[in-house]
Amino acid sequence: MTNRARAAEILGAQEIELPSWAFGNSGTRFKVFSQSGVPRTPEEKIDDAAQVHAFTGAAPIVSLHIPWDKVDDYEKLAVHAADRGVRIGAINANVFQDDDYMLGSVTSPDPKVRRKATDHLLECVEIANATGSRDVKLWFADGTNYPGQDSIRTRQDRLAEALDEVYAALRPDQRILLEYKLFEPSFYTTDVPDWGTSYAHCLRLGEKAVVCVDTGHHAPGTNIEFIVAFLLRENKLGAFDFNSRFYADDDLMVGAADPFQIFRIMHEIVQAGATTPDSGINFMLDQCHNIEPKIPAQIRSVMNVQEATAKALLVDADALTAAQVSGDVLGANAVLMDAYNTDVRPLLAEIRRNGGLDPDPLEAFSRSGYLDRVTEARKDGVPAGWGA
Ligand code: LRH
Ligand code: MN
Ligand code: MN
Repeated sequence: MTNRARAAEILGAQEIELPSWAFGNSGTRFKVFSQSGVPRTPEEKIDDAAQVHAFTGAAPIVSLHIPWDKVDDYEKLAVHAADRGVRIGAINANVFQDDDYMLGSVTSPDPKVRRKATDHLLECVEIANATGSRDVKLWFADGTNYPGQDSIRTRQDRLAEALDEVYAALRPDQRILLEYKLFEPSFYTTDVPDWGTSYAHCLRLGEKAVVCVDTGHHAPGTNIEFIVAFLLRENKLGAFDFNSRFYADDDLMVGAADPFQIFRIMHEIVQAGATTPDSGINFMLDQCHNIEPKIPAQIRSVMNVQEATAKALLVDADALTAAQVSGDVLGANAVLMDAYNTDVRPLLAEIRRNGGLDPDPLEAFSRSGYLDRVTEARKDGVPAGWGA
């Protein structure tokens, strides 16, 4: 099989998971801008996510965030998703938007607050049971703002205790995805600030705990592909939260700030043979579209991941290895750059055409008139927002 044919086969099987919250209104702490046609309910967020899948054929999964996507009947929500041709993916816990969590959630000095936070995490496991989801994603805003504010080590003990309880509640096929973030909202210490901390907790917990790499959660200049390569080697890479950043946790469209970085990450994934769903790695987007239309932005993001993956799949692996083992520095770099500089858009257009899709998903979505229809249908009621 040629490199191109193999690439086409793998790209055809690739699955990207969409965040329900990308479809609601969002903004910064300065202003949340309202857009027209924004979903009002979790069901409508799923409807919009299903549009992204309908036009890309590569995004059949939607992550939920609880309580933003709280409903009475999660099994019914899963049926709603299936009716739209998608399924529910990771259940994201939210232990960061309650007054009680001012000093932390599972690491709070107050045992009552810790109990409340852990109970929420356990509720997320139950929701995952109802939706048939494999993954429960945990991100902790916990940390401190001032030296001396709390014991760094004791907070790790409290975190471990909560994680143990959640881990014990998992079904055999379920996993904890433990996400890390350098800073924000805490400014001095963060209790899970980096991949090493997440990895250490996951290692201690066992094989059902794996690390989630959010590409926006590192110090500037961090070599994310090194982290990816290391975690892959240790079988501890569980998921990505893809997005782009110029400064901090900007949550811009993946591939917008630095398309070369996402290519370098996907090169590690391809080398490990981990591109398709059987690898157990969740390729999720975690983005907010504050000023651009949301469904097209998600379509663009899926296309950006596909393009980075396609380029990584076109790397001539034999030539690369030959150059590497012979110490040909420039040759090895040239093999990689040749793939990166290939225009893969015709290949992706052909894959879409072969799959019965329009070769230009953005244009096709725009032509479909969906946005006008939902703008009319959703003109009454309260649009969902980041945090609602
Ligand atoms: C934290 C984070 C985490 C949350 C999401 C809304 O910055 O990346 O994944 O669940 O944003
Ligand atoms: Mn994230
Ligand atoms: Mn984030």
